[in-house]
Amino acid sequence: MKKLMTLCIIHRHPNVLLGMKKRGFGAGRWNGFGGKVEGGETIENAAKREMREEAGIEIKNLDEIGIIEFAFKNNPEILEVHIFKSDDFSGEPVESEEMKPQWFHVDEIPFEEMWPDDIHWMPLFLSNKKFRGRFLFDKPSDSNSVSRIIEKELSEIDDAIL
Ligand code: CJL
Repeated sequence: MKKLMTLCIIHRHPNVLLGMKKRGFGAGRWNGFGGKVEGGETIENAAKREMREEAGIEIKNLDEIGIIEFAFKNNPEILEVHIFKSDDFSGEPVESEEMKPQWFHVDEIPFEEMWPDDIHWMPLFLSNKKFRGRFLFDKPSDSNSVSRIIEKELSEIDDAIL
């Protein structure tokens, strides 16, 4: 079983907009904004909807920059996360029930408080390289303990593909 998800990070160089996840899966970690793609919705529209719901901003235009599949050992579920970048939005980021937004300088991204995969693909994201990846974690996703990466595939792909 595969779950389609979005992840959108605003990049207005030299800053990126992240949010502290306040509840649910990934609570306590900084991440981009996103969630599940609903039936009858394009992935891109899902990404825009989540930005509106979680940060109160309206995305005008975004670029899909990466796709990563995540799995946890002994769990058949695969998260297919579509990663988007935007610098084109209106409104001011506001805290929601889900996320507390904050701007970070690209040299001060809090990787120690993020999912452990982020430090691997963020350099590609920041330099506008497109990528595909697959990460396998050693703990079930519902565990509160630290999850470690046990398998990792990540490659830059041709700009025209995504
Ligand atoms: C978990 C999956 C949340 C994007 C955000 C969860 C929004 C759920 N997302 C990053 C992930 C997953 C991940 C895998 C080990 N940066 N984002 N790593 N890393 N999704 O509601």
